[in-house]
Amino acid sequence: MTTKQNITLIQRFDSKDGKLVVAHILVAFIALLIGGIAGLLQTMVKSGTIKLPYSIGYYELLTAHGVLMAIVFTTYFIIGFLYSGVSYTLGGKLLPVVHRMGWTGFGLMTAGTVLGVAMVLTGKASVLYTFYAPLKASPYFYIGLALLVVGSWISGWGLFYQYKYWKKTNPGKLSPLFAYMAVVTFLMWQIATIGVAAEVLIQLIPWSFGWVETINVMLSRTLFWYFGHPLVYFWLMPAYICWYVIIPKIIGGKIYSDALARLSFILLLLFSIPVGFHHQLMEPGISSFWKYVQVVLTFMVVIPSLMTAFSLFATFEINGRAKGAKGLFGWVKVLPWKDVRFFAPFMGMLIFIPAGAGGLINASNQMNAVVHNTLWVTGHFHLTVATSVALTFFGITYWLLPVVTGRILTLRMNKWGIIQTIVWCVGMFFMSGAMHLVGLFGAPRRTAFTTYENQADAANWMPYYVFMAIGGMVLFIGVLMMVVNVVAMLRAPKGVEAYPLGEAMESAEATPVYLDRWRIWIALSVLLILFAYTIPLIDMISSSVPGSKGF
Ligand code: HAS
Ligand code: HEM
Ligand code: CU
Repeated sequence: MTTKQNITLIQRFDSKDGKLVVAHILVAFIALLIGGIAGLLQTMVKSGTIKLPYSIGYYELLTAHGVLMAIVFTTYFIIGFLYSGVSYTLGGKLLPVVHRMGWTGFGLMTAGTVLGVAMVLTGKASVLYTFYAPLKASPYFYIGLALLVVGSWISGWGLFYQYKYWKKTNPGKLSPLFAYMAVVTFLMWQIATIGVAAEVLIQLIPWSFGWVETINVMLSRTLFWYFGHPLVYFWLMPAYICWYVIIPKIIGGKIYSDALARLSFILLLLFSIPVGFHHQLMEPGISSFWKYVQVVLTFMVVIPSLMTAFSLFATFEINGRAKGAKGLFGWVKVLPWKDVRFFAPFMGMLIFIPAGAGGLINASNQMNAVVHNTLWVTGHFHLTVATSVALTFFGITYWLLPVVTGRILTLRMNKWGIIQTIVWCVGMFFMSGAMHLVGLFGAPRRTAFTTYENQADAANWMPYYVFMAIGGMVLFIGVLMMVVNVVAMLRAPKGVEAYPLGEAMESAEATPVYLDRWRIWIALSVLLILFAYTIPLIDMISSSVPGSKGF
């Protein structure tokens, strides 16, 4: 991918920072592998193909899967990826103190992960990745979670510090788009994780140690979803960074608009958080007025995604026209289909169209009554996080590992990557498709194999479960292929690959300076949160409903 002449022009990636990035990416893929085994077993149990040996519980497995995939795989990958871009674009090297903060964050997160996962695998924390009260886990599971969150904070603060230092030493300059987006992502994470930190520290840990007898379930679920919805955008925003900043470079085009990209991230910061109630539409104890308010805000947070779709189409089309493409869809032909660094994220984008449409269905109160707690929802998020986001992360890995380790992506790995992407899409078509359909017939999520005492309805679900299991097997092959490819990349021939950073079509002056006024955006974000949550929270805290014991 690199010619001899331009090798000397390439800014090499700092090798010390490279190690930090690789450490994060490796943990992410170990989590993917173990989580993938759990996922495969789940589909086989549900379809009645196997019974779990050694008295392993279904919920033990499902908790391991949810935690390893949705929390460990994503968070480690995101921090590794964002650190790489910040190191590269803000000075070419992390400041020594930031480098140390990165490793400290990594250490704390890893201690927390090992502790938490050990509790899950020994059956002491079968509470699912949402750890809803009154399901009660060993206190060490919650302590593990707390360590993971605090570790991610330290990594985030390191990122902020590098950004601040760069701004100070480059007065009046527009910050690099990648770094700007990384800062917004971590600002959002910082504000959102306060909710889960409060839940874990004030409610769950004292209750699970037995220092207090009961827990306010409504409050704990609300604090969870105050965090849980922005959590899904914390996964999505790094994928968007790839779509906005990296993909234009890989296809040989330009970023359509730097200002639009920044604005969409600011909107994500503002509207990601005050929307948690769309996960609680079917719950009692929240007045319909506040549910309505948060659903309106949910539809607001769709706007930056639509802006993203618009901007991507514009990038693709302008690039196509520049290369002589004609007609309405001529631009499709000139895209680099044989380059996995493009192909994998592109399939992620394509699948995000039905995935997002499903989200809009979920968010509509009446339709939520039909799909809530059914496998439809599981189908929804295997398209969003497990395909759009996961395929984008895989696509990133194909250039990130070579860049940070000073190696090259060989043609063979590229080809394996293309096949791996296709395998993933086929597997997900079966698994998520069957989940969506059977969910509409009412099949519940989060259940092991059961015939519901031979109810006719439940018998009709069985064929879909079999398709889910077939999809699960194909997907598991996809997991194995990806892991093999990661190992191969770490042993690839030495060489120099460029960090694929796109450039904007307009000059830096086209980006309004107010987008850099952090105080305004943070203040607005806090105001929106206070508006959406203050009164419902006061109601819950002062509620006369007695607290619950643990189960
Ligand atoms: Fe969701 C439940 C609503 C997006 C993840 N969601 C979940 C859960 C997860 C999750 C994990 O309102 C389950 C949690 C649990 O365990 O209970 N979701 C939405 C809405 C959106 C949305 C309105 N979700 C996501 C994303 C996720 C994610 C992103 C992870 C990454 N979701 C819900 C609701 C529930 C829910 C309810 C609760 C359900 C229940 O009852 O429990 C929106 O943000 C979606 C907006 C997206 C779009 C698509 C834009 C398209 C783009 C691609 C362009 C393509 C191109 C290529 C350019 C409008 C940007 C084209 C090329 C060609 C050649 C055509
Ligand atoms: C749940 C299979 C990959 C995130 C499930 C369930 C199945 C499954 C069958 C539902 C179980 C139930 O509700 O009873 C698989 C397979 C995969 C895979 C076979 C690939 C080999 C992923 C990935 C992610 C992910 C890559 C995220 C990055 C989740 C989450 C849940 C889940 C968050 C919900 C857990 C819960 O309800 O507590 N998976 N999955 N999965 N999966 Fe996956
Ligand atoms: Cu949500």
